[in-house]
Amino acid sequence: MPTPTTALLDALAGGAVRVVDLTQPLSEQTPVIQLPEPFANTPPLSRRRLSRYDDAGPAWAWDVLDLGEHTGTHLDAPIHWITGRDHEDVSGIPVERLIGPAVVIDRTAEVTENADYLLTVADLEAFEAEHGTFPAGAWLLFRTGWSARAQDAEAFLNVGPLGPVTPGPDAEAARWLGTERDIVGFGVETVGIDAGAAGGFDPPFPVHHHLLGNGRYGLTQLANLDQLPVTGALIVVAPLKLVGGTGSPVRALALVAG
Ligand code: 23J
Ligand code: MN
Repeated sequence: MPTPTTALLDALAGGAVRVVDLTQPLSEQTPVIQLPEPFANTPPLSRRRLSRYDDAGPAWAWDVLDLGEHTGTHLDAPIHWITGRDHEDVSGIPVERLIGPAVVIDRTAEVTENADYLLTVADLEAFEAEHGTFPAGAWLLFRTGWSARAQDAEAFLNVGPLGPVTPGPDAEAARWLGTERDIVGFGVETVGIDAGAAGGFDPPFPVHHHLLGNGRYGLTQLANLDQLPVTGALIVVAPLKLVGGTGSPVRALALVAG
């Protein structure tokens, strides 16, 4: 009699279920968000060598990282934002919320035409009319094709004369996602869960404001969303169990049938 886990293991071994890596490579070249003056900015990853099979460690290699919590493919914990300050730090997130259904809304065509495309409540309601209500515990993933730019910091951050030009939800869609549905997280291909122009929205950075303020999570800089079905994939998000952490780089994986 197969158990659910042995059935899954058989499906993985036989190729009926595939693992998709939703994570961008993390290196000194990984782009990080650039906030305007006077705000502090996170540095890119840097590493200091401890040993490389040398006098400092003849049989071993190891390094020390200088790594911002919000670097590369990463999770935003509720305490990252002032509205979420009474919710969880990254170590306090119940593990059950880090595994769940992935639902993919694709606006690649629109974003290719218009890099500052904003997702609206009408978009979300039209999506639900076709694919069903976002299930409780779901991670909603915003597919935009932006990951094609992930290895080119200038194209990825896309800063113009008026600031960053990248897609994201508008303020009302952010409120709706944080309050009208039971999704646990919102994931994007861009550097942050808010649109590039969102510093000028009301409230500023509305996805951070409403999602994190309602105890939900953000997930950024995702890869390979084009390999996911619209519904039916399972996502696994694995942040560091960093005590007091406001976020963490993650390995994000999806299990996909076929
Ligand atoms: C701080 C302020 C604004 C933003 C961010 C951080 C992020 O994108 C982040 O990684 O949370 S938009
Ligand atoms: Mn972040």
